[in-house]
Amino acid sequence: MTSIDKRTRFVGDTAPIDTDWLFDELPSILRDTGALGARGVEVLGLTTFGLDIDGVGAHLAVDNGSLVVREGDADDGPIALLDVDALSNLMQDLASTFGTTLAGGVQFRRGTADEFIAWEPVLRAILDARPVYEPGSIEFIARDGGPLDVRQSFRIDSPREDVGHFLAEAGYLHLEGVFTEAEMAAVSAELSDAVAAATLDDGASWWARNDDGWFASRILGFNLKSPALRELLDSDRFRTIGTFTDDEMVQRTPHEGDSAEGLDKKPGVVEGISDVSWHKDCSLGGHSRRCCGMTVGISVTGADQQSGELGLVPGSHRANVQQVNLRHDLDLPRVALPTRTGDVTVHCSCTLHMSRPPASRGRRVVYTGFGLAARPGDVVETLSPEEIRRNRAALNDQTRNLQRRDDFGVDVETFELETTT
Ligand SMILES: O=C(O)CCC(=O)C(=O)O
Ligand SMILES: [Fe+2]
Ligand SMILES: [Zn+2]
Repeated sequence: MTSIDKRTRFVGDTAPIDTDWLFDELPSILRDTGALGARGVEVLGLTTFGLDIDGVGAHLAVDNGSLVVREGDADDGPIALLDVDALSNLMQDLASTFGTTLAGGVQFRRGTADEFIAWEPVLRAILDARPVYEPGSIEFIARDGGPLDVRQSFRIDSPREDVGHFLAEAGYLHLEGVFTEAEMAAVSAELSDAVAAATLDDGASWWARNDDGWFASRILGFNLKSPALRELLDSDRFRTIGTFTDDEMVQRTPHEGDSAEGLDKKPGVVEGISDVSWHKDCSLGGHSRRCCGMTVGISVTGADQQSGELGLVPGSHRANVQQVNLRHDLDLPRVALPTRTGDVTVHCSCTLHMSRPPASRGRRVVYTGFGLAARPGDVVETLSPEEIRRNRAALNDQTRNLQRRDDFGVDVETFELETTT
């Protein structure tokens, strides 16, 4: 069975918790997973993890080879000020440390956002029994049992088993020539119209600024604005992407709600959200209920180092590492993924990736995707289309706030990638 399904929790299995949980329930969880947590603390070189929940202090610390929870403050390590809802969301993987930070839901009595986020893999180790990644622990194995070359390209009609195996091992795909130049020109013309119609406060776009001023860098719900795109998303060529592994995948519907975004990327961005530094698409939280979905990028124009192509860390979808920014000691490969017009890229929601800032030319890409089908036991909540749009649009301002912080993204890799041109 070839699978990218890594789910360990069910959708809708949460109930609000409060500070009593830290002292009544967490100790028994730590009796099972505290050793995994302690190993993670050692691998990552951490100290203690402090919480101040509306005035109630607690911290995680290693004691005798196991992570334990204690009342009050420790002498070192970050102390995060959270309200009880944020604690509840963090401990049940409804929000990650990064998601909480991005939403402005945490202040620090001591330490930095980077120190808080560095604990994410340890939290998931203790709460989901998922070992923290250790250098050398991920291998890339080909179907014949030999080593797998993590730089490969396929076509939409390549043997399904080969493509699915590569996706499961490496966490990404490069599919060449899925769409024609003419098909991409039609989508591009409709993206031009959508960009021209966008306004700064329409709640339907993300914005960035370069020397020429502010521009709409991303059109939300672009599927609703582009008949040419909808036709391609309805094609057998496109649907094939959901069939490479043995997982049951569900395509984001082209016809209702926001299911595709159109990106218009330009060089020289100095503010706002256009180029995206190293991250997993599950970085805001919810890995244990959703990973791995597949994010699919349609190269409306080609992409290379001059126009800012995608970079990926093969194998990272199998690694419990921090979900934003790369530690310098991460030993997994980093691969640049140049594409031609009409190519398609696929990455798992758990694969670390980034988009290199364009150097001299812009590029255009459409992102959409597939999710894992719900299982018996998943109680799927349905947000209204308006709410989904509002939440997505809010990331525009949240990202600008993050860019103004001086305690995030320090001494880590953000956009570093091999030279390709
Ligand atoms: O700019 C790109 O091509 C990548 C965008 C991305 O990774 C994201 O929006 O999550
Ligand atoms: Fe992404
Ligand atoms: Zn994930």
